Amino acid sequence: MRSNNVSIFAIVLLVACSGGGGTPNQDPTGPSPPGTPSTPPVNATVSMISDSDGYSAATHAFSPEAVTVSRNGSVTWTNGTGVQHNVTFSGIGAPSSIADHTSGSNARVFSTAGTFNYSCTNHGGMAGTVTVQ
Ligand SMILES: [Cu+2]
Repeated sequence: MRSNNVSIFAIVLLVACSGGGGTPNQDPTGPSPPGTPSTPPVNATVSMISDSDGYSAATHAFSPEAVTVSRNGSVTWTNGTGVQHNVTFSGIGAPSSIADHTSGSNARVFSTAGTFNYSCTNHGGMAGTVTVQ
């Protein structure tokens, strides 16, 4: 039983290194070759919520409070509230914080794996987490 391995360079290398000669062609199920990005980064979006209309006690939050992205993925925070919020990170490897603003969207790229907590320093309890896998 002989197989033609010319079409797959990696298998050609494997066969060449092992001496070849009638070795069965096994389907490689390992990781893809280096230098070939397989999937684009997974990104996420977070909305800033200010429930200040019609309630006696205004509440502010990030929604969702927890998101997960892949390494080199981005998170975009959108503030449509007109209320002044910020995104302040703590911890090594976190991206730069987002300063006070009342509208618009800001994105940060997460290049380090881990769990990053952040909060809006204007509003106690307004906090979230980004998990980078
Ligand atoms: Cu805030």
